[in-house]
Amino acid sequence: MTAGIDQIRLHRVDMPLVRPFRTSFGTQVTRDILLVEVRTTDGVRGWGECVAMEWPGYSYEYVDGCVDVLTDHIIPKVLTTEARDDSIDPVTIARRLAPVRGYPMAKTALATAIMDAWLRGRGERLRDYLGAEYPEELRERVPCGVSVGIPINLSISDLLDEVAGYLDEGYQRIKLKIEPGWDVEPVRAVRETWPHILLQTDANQAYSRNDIHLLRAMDPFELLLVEQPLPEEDLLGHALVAEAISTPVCLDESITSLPVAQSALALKATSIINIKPGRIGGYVESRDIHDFCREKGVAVWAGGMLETGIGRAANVALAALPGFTLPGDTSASRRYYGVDVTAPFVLEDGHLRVPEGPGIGVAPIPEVLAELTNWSSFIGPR
Ligand code: SMG
Ligand code: MG
Repeated sequence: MTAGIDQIRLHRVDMPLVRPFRTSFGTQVTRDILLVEVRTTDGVRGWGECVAMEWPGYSYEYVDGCVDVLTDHIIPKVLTTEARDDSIDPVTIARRLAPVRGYPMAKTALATAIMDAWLRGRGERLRDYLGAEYPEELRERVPCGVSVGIPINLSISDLLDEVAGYLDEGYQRIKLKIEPGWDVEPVRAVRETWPHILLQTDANQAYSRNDIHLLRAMDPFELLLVEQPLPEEDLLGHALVAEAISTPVCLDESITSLPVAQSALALKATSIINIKPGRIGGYVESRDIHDFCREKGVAVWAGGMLETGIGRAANVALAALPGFTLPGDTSASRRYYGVDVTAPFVLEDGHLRVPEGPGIGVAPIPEVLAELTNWSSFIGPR
């Protein structure tokens, strides 16, 4: 008899950022994070992180909305009497959650916590579970890039100082956040200062089909890619951009499932894919996009959502799969946080190490979690 789910607890944690993070859709100074803790009937705990932001700026999901939909619709699907007697393997859980439409970030947080507990019960690492088909090709360390926000004061010299600091720390690739009015000049300045670094940009949907000339103006800087220039729904617009510029287009927000990834690639709206489990609806679903892209020879890389060590651990396990051929937004804990909820992830020679323990391999440090938590809620059997 396999263990079922006994209890679920939501923890809302307030994490001050080491510096404000400005993107084309707004500025964050603290991260309002929802962690999901699951306890099985035989006492194993699992953890998952919800990557939604405090307000619906990156996507329509936001933390208050995730708390509501988890509490009223998603969590009840796994706490029924029938579910309690059933297996909690990731495929069964995905099937139980499927009737709730949308809300991939909320679902991923719960599904990951359950998967973590299930894997811990089996003594299996997330990396090995996801990569079971190609065990010899899995990595123990993943190469890391860093995402650099728009300076609050729009100062190019402050930007260069920040980039210099990250390069000194060993980051292997720099990603600059851009928007109309903050694009060609900062990109030129960084490229002229460091002619040989791996450099890419991320617009978070800030441009339109009428702005293709602005995007083309960055072609001379030999960027690895430009991420999500247009609104997420506009696959055709991205195909038009991709045709008009020499920099490869990489979709982030648009890629919400394997069929969408397949459509975007078929339409030539993207030639590289940013994989973020919270946006896609889970780690298994993300692995499936990885597998498809790998078979097609399409490069993928691991996105980030300013995760704590909980989400970061899972992302690093995913990024250990062999198709993740570009450095990800899998930065060290200190890129965002003075104090992480888990033992900090530390950059070693431009890499992060995949945790060795079963499941995601890390858990919150109880005293730190208690100190940072501003709200929690317990949901028992229904
Ligand atoms: O975790 O390093 C990270 C964040 C990387 O830039 C990053 N994420 O669109 O790729 C993206 C953004 C989304 C979050 S912005 C608040
Ligand atoms: Mg992005």
